[in-house]
Amino acid sequence: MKQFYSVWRHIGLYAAVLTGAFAVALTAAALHPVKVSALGNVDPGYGADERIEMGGHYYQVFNQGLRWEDAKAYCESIGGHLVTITNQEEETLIEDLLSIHGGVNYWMGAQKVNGRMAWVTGEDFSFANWGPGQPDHSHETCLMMYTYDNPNTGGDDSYQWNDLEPGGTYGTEPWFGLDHFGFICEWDYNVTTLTSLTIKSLPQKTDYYLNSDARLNTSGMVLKATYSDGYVSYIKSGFTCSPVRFTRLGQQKVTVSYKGHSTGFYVTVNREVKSVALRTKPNKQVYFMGEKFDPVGMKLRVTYTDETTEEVTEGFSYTPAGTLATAGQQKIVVTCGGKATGFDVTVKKAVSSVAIRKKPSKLSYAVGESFESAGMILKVTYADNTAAEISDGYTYTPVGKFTTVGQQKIVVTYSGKSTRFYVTVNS
Ligand SMILES: [Ca+2]
Ligand SMILES: [Ca+2]
Repeated sequence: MKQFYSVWRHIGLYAAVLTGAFAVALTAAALHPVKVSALGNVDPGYGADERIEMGGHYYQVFNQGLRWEDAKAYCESIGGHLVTITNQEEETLIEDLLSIHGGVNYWMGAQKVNGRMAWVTGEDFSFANWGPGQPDHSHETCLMMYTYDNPNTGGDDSYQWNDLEPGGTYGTEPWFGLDHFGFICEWDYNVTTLTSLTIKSLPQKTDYYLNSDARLNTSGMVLKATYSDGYVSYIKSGFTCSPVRFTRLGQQKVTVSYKGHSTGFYVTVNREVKSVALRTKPNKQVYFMGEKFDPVGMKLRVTYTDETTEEVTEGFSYTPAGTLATAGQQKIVVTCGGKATGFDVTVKKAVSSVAIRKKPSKLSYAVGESFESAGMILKVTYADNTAAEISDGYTYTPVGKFTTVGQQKIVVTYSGKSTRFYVTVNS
C-alpha cells in the first residue's frame, strides 16, 4: 500500500487509482482509498488537504498546530472526529497519508480515561501501534503519531504511537511543540453530498468579441461547493461549462456544472470592430498651440467583422488627448474598438499681439459705403517672439455701411488679439 501512495505522490494524482493498471495491482479492492474532492481545490479551514475515502470512512490531514482538545473540537465542527485507528488497514492508510503530507507529529482521537487510552468514538481500543516504551507517563493523556523517528528516544518511532500532554510538548524537547503538530480528521459516513454550488470568483474574462476566437475562458474562476455537513470546498477545475463558444451578440449566461449541480454567470459578447473611418470631420479643425483637440461634430463610420456598419459620435478615444504643442499640420488618431483612423488638423502658433503693418488702400469713404480691407497687411507677433505678416484670416468691425460723418474707428482682430486705425467718412 505504501508503495502505491509513493507512486501517487510522484505523479500528484490520486485519480490514478481509477486507472486499470492500478486496479490490477490492488489486492484489497474494497478498501482502496479514493480521492473525494476535486483536484486544485483551495484549502478551506486549517489548510486542509484532500479528503480520502477508504472503506466508507473519510480522512483528511490538517497541517495546523492545535492543542489536542482544539483539534478534536475542529474535527467535530466539520462533522467528523479525530482519527481512530482500529485496524492495520486504517493504520497503513494513515501512515501513507502522513508520508505525503510531510509534517512531524499528528494528533489522533484517543485520550486517557481512568489511566487507559480510549477512542473518542467509543470504539474498542484493541489495535495499537505503540512506539518503544510507550505509553510511558500518566500525565501524557493524549494520543499522537510520529511520522519520523524521534531523535530523543533513539528508537524506531516512525508512524508509531506515543502518549503526550495535550499541549504537544515534552519538557523542552525540540521535536515536539505545536509548531510540529498537525491532526487528522475522520468521518464515518459519506460526507460528499454536495448541497449547493455557487460562483466564488468570476473568471478574469467576461467580455468577448463575436469572432472565431469567441471561446469561453474560465481562468480565474473559483466555485464554492458546500456539502451536506457544512464542509466547503473551493473548486478550480473539474467542472463543465455551457456554452463554451459564443455565436450571438449581447449578454448571455454560462452554465457551470459540477457533480450534478449547476450555477452560472454572465458574459457580454460584443461585435468586433473590423475598421473605422472618418465620416464627418469635427467642427473645429484649426487650433492654436496650447489648445486641446475638440472632437465635437466628429462622426465615425465603424465596420464590424460581421460586415454591419454604424455611425458613432462617441465610444472612441483619440491622441493627442493633451494640448497641441507643435505648429503646423498635426495628425489626430482616433481609435474605436481597437481600430484607428486619422486626419490632420492645423495648429497655429499662439498670437501675443497684432499691429497694422500697412493700412488698406482706401481710407476715405462716403456715407453709405462699407469698409474695404484690400491692401491691408497685419504684423502678427507670436508667443515665441517670432512674427509674420498676414493679409487674411482676420475679422474687423464695423462691417455694415458707414452712417456717420467723421473719423471712424476700424477694429481688426486676429486670433483674439486686436488693433485699430481710423478712416474718414465724408457726407
Ligand atoms: Ca476509524
Ligand atoms: Ca509518551
